Amino acid sequence: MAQKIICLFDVDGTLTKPRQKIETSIEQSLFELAKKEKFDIGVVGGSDLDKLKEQLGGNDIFKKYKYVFAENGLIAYKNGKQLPSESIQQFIGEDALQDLIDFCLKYISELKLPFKRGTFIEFRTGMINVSPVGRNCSQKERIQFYEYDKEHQIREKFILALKKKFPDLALTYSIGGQISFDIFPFGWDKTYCLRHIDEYDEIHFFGDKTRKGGNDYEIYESDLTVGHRVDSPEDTIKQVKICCEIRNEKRSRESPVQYL
Ligand code: M1P
Repeated sequence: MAQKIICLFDVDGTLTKPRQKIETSIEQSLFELAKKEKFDIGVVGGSDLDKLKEQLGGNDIFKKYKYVFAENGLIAYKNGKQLPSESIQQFIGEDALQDLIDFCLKYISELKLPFKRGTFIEFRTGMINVSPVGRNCSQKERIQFYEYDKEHQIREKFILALKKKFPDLALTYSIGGQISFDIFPFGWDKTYCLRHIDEYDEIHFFGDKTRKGGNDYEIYESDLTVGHRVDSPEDTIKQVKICCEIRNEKRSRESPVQYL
């Protein structure tokens, strides 16, 4: 019997350039491969649903992808229908949440950067997104901050300060993009989305932030997935093709009759 396979894709850096719209050629190649090789496709992003829609085709996102997971799967859709969810404020409680937010705002207010813009904290359903430079920065400023951060480790130092201040909160701090980091309860990383999926023989995951501390790390390493590390949208398509070739070769070796 044919195996049921799903390929799950991270968004920023995997299907798209960071926070950009998916390129038509990438989208077409992906859908053609899925149709030809008969696998389902899903997306699992750290970003909220509005950002995923912006990048992956507005409301058509639900027609294009069988599973849509925003905020690591805390916001989940299957065939366009929303699945149950949980929230960070229910999980850690209002007091601890406020302490955390206050600490972040104070830390940012004492931080000297080449420039700062607005929206330093974005409160989402399953996570808080913290941006030292502010999410309102322009695309050019985004790249400038990213380069500055590589040199000065602004986000890494911020995370160390948070871990020191709140050693007892069961929280994960994860750098998934260029200007911010995400804070969410232990276990609410991208492996969270896997609890919504149970009908497949194989779950393949493709992501670019697969090293420890990156937001693809846990799902890439999970025993429930076959992980694939990619370094650009073009590389993603290449890796999907390689993965299909290996599978087809294996299948033809196991049951040659099928192919006569
Ligand atoms: O999808 C990866 C990350 O994308 C954005 O990061 P940034 O704006 O820093 O590039 C955010 O939506 C972040 O939450 C997300 O993990």
